[in-house]
Amino acid sequence: MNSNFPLKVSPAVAQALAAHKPVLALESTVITHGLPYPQNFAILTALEAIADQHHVVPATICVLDGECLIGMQSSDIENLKSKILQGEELQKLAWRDLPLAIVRKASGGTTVSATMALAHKAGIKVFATGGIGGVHRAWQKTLDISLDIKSLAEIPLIVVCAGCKAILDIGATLEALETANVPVYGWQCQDFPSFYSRNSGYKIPEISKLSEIAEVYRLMSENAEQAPALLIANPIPEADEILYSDIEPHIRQALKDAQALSGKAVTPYLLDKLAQSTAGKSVTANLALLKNNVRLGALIAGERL
Ligand code: PSU
Ligand code: MN
Repeated sequence: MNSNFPLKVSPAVAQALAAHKPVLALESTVITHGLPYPQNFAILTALEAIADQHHVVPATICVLDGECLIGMQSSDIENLKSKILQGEELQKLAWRDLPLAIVRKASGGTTVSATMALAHKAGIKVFATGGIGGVHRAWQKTLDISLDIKSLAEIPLIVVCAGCKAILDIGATLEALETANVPVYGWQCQDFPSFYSRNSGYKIPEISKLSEIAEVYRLMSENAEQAPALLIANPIPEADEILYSDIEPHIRQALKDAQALSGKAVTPYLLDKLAQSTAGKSVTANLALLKNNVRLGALIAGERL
């Protein structure tokens, strides 16, 4: 992981890092491609406020006019908003997309892989997202496996998620994480959550103490040349969950509709279809799990790491 991306670290994040105060990285593809306007900006503000309440400095990461921002200031948020409102095509930037985006002074949301690479370079150790990317359901035909898996294998951050995206092949994603040497633990649960639902039927080891997460992470990062990430799966709160049996027919229909698409267009299309077919329920659930993950991420960031 010897990328040399130039970073623009916000004053708040720079101060916190210099003073060894807790910082929590947040991704921005969920803003640019995962959620509709204006919920996307409302949630950005809400997530940053949750981190603040926990005395953790939020570092939302994105690329604006070719600059890799570590922490968005209000002028950056306004800039991003005006680009969206003016209909400027924002990119969905994975790790490998960063060099060209920088050279071309492009703007876009960073996926889990790009956010991890930039957060690590900035010296941030904890990152909260919604759901990670992984192995897509038709992988036997398409070989569509998210770069998120490789970044989790190679970048030593603690990543909090609500499982992987429900549209994926969950079993295959867990197998890929095993091959990638990524420990996956359930936060106070023993079943790998599947984003909208608390369960998937796949068992994972439970972890219930923040201090244990910190201890495991310290051990991993002290003793390895190139340690993987530590993935903490945090189930969506019960009140906001959509049962697997309720969401699955919607996912199957959306996947059918998406058959002609490939590559990075697939996920945004599916999420949009689900939002429509569930009359916004999937969006409400997405917002709730994001908040829940930022809460847990902030608590972890507050540990001695
Ligand atoms: N999960 C969601 N919404 C999203 C994503 C994940 O519910 O928008 C984004 C994340 O940024 C993740 C990316 O890193 O999708 C993975 O995309 P792909 O499958 O194209 O690698
Ligand atoms: Mn893909």
